[in-house]
Amino acid sequence: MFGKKIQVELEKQLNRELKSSQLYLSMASWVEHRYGGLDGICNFLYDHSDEERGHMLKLIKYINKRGGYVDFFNKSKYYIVEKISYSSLMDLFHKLFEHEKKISSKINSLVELSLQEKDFFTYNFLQWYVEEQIEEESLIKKILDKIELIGEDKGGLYLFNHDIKNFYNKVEKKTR
Ligand code: OFO
Repeated sequence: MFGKKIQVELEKQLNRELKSSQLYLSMASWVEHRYGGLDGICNFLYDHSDEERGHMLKLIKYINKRGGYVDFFNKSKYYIVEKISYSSLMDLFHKLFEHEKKISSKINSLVELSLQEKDFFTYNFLQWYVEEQIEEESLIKKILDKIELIGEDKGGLYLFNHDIKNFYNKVEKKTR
């Protein structure tokens, strides 16, 4: 069993992961609609939406394992993605990078709270999220840097789309 304070904060994080999953999904749909040919970028965003759902699942299982209960019928606690619009691919990745930085700072606060509460199980559990955020921030930053270089140049976007497909295939092979 763990403390109420930690449970409440972990539930908030679970919501953020759910929101992240929906954010990536909404972005994938926007890219597919606006830049149909950029299937590499699109699939990257669709796949990442599933990853975020995985982050949420991990939290649900942990909360329940520690004697808490994630009650999905308490609708007011779970939200869907806020309306957000993009003017370009660059703008989209800019907003995504800001989002990931916000998530990182929330994870840091959770780690801090777990230490204050002397909940070392949760501290240990959160290390996975710390590692994950380092990866996510750097991945999205790399993509953003490339897109900033390319701008709206069609040839550049075409090549980048290929690039992201190859990069992703390699990552998938490594994690299989
Ligand atoms: Fe769950 O890591 Fe991104 O948001």
